[in-house]
Order: sequence, then C-alpha cells, then structure tokens
Amino acid sequence: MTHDEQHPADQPIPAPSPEADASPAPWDVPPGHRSGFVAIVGRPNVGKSTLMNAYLGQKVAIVSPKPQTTRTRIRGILTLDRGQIIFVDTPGIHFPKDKLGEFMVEEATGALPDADVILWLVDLTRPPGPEEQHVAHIIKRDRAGRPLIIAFNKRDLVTGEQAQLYRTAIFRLLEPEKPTAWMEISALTGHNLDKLLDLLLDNLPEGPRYFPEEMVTDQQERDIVAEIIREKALHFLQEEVPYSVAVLVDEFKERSDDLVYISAIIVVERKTQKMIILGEKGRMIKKIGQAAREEIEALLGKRVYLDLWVKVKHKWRKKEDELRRLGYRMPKKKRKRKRKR
Ligand SMILES: Nc1nc2c(ncn2[C@@H]2O[C@H](COP(=O)(O)OP(=O)(O)O)[C@@H](O)[C@H]2O)c(=O)[nH]1
Ligand SMILES: [Mg+2]
Repeated sequence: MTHDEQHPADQPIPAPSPEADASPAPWDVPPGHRSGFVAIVGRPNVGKSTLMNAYLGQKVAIVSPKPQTTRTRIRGILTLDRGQIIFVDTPGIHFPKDKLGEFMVEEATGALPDADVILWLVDLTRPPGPEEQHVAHIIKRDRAGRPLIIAFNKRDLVTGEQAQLYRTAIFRLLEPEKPTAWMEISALTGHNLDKLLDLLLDNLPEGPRYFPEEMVTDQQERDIVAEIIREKALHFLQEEVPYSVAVLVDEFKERSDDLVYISAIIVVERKTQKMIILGEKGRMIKKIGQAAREEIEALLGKRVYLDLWVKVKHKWRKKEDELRRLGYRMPKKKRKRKRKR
C-alpha cells in the first residue's frame, strides 16, 4: 500500500464525549460563540505541545525533554459551549542547520498568517536570548495587528523574581509592539490554564463551529501511530540519534474486530545509528516497540501487532526529496495576509 492511499482506518480520532447528543449542532451555537485559530509559537522545548495536550485532555502531539520534537504543524480542536478553539501546535522556531530544520521553521512561521490569535510561549527557566529575539522579530513582522498573548510557561520551576526579570526582557525584545495580554502558567501543573483559556476565547472573533465537536485533531490515525513510535524512539535514545529518526507507517490493517496489524519503518541516517536502534540482541528495538504498542493499543482500543523495521537513508535530513518522501513537504510560500482588527 502506498502512503497516498486512503485507508479505512484513517479516521479522525474522536474525543471522549459521553453526552454527544446533548450538544448543539454546528449551526445552532449560542449567541456570542467564538471560534478561530490560535497559533502556539516559540523556541523549541518551551512546552507548546504540552500546553495543547493539556487543553485537549489527551496526547495529540508528542512531547519529550529533547528540543525539536515537533516537526510539523498539528491541529488540536477544543470544542466548548462558548466557543471552538483550533490550536495549531508548531515546531520550535530556531536557527536551522539542515533542510529538516528549514522545513520546521517554515512550518512554524507559516502558521502565523492564518492565526486569529498568536500565542507566544516563553520558557521561564531559560534567560531570553537570540532565539527569543528571533521569535520576537518574526512576530513583529507577521502580526499584522492581530491579538498577541504571551504565556510565560514553567512557572512551577522558577521564583517570582526570575519570572519578572525574564518577562521584562521579553517585553523589551518585542518593542515597539506590545502584547494584548500576558499570563504566567504551568502547562505541566495546570496553573492558570483556565485563565489563559478565557483570554484566548475573549480575543477570538465571533463565529461558528468549524469542526465537528467529536474531532480532536486533523491528523490521521496512521500519522499519530508514526509519531508515537518516534516519541518512544526519542525516549530511549541518547545524544544526536533522535534528530536522525523518522518513522513511516507502511501497513495498517485490521486483521479482525479487535486486532490491528501495523508495520512501520524507523529511518535513520547512518549504519551506526541503525545498530544503536536495534541494540544488543535486538533489545532496544524491542523496548521501543513494546512501549509504542502499549500506547497505540490504548489509542485504538484494540490489540496491536506491531512490526518494526530499521532502514538507513544516508543524510536524509539534508535532502529535500527524501524529506518529501518522509512526509516533510516544504509548504508553498504564501503571500502574507494583512489584517487589521
Ligand atoms: N516543569 C515543567 N515542565 C514543563 C512545562 N511545560 C512543559 N514542560 C516540559 O518541557 C519539555 C518540553 O515540552 P514540549 O511540550 O515537548 O515542548 P515544545 O518543544 O515547545 O513542544 C517536556 O519535558 C515537558 O514535560 C511546565 O509548565 N513545567
Ligand atoms: Mg512540540
């Protein structure tokens, strides 16, 4: 099966919603219903994916302590009675060193022109530096008068004094622009997430529901499966190997009502990395497979037979055609929408 074919298993993941029948139809939203896109942007590793997952109440985007975990734009849809927020989780804005990095930064900055609200996430544990300056520059360039909310994350790890110091530094980088509002949060503990949500909703325009309420993400099941496998590989691997890993799901077959067969390829850049992933007597790939299988079974609510393979594609991160084949397709450059509200 090729990757372009539609697969019966490629259904949007439904939200756990026991009282689905009780909610209004999309055209039947209450007065004052707000909706739109919130682009979550910032440096790598500040907690963007953690924040989106926290709002959605489930893991839609993979998370790891290693920078550059998120590689593509991932939409997560939060449907409430008073509004619908489409979060756009993005790769971290950084100074790219290869084609994959260029793709990731394009993915991130490309989310700005389509956003109704820009949410800049800042990590309070790291002193603002060149990367924050770079993010500020891009926001100033692309904001076009839209609401900008800054959330200072990881508040659980720092003192109030440090939070204030870094906040002032961030505001200075943004000058002469000012944020519409700001908030100190912890995506991990949930601190102030309700208040931030109110802020986001207040700054979205009035509008209808764009997506059915049971839809939590626009990713296909097989994309999520590939990401889960990549997350487990990231989790068990050290040093530079994670950056060289890509995952392709090449078979996804329902064998019976409660058994799914999945075959996936872990792509790396060097033979030595392949050896590391396989591990002594295949121990490492077994660990990755086991952890991934458990999570995929929970996601699909079915038993899973997971077949993992490892393949070397020399320097794939530097080659545009390889990137495309692995699903990292450079977006066509869009003209910037100038909007004033
Ligand atoms: N202590 C703490 N850790 C956090 C918080 N938010 C995220 N993290 C951690 O920061 C790391 C990077 O998170 P991730 O969501 O992948 O960052 P992203 O690259 O911006 O998407 C992970 O290890 C998270 O568990 C927070 O509010 N407090
Ligand atoms: Mg992320």
